[in-house]
Amino acid sequence: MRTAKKALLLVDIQNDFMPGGPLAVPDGDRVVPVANDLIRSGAFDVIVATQDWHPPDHGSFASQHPGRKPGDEIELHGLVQTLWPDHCVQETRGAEFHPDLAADRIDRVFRKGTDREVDSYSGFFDNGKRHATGLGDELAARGVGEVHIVGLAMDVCVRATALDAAALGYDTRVHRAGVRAVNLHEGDEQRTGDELRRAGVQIV
Ligand code: VGL
Ligand code: ZN
Repeated sequence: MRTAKKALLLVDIQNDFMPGGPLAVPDGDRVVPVANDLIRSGAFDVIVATQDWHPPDHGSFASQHPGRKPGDEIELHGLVQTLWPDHCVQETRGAEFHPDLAADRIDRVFRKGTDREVDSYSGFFDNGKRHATGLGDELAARGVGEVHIVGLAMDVCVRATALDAAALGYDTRVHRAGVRAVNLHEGDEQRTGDELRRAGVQIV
């Protein structure tokens, strides 16, 4: 019998999401040792990562919308968009992976959020589901059946990525110790956990 392969998916473990960064996720740096332990565990057939990778004038940046501030919601080319501080600008240090992440063990990196007109929370598709990043094809080509997720932020990009992975039919597990939430609105983390479980994602 063919056994389904296991993938480890590292979501946006980048400097700008770390404490002190412009879009700091509280305790975001705590996911790094958890990710490294999983990377080095030998339990995964494939290790992939996503990298938020915005042009300097990305439409999700509050700085591009005079009179607006981070946290505001606008309509961006037909989609509801939360505005964020400038973050993860292409080729900047803030967009690099955390320096302690064992990034040399990553098989392939999928960059997202490169189109200034549409944001991309999921590692699989942009928020309008118009373009795929190639992550889905990569997992399918490698015969992956189980997707284990760690990274940032639990209630934004981990959430969207896990929901898409489950919808694509992967046995999807989010590692509780390896994620942290932004909690832009109080209770977001709790609500996201409930939503993920309802969608069939296991929180392990
Ligand atoms: C993210 C907000 C904006 C994330 C990315 O990685 O969770 N959050 N861009
Ligand atoms: Zn972003």
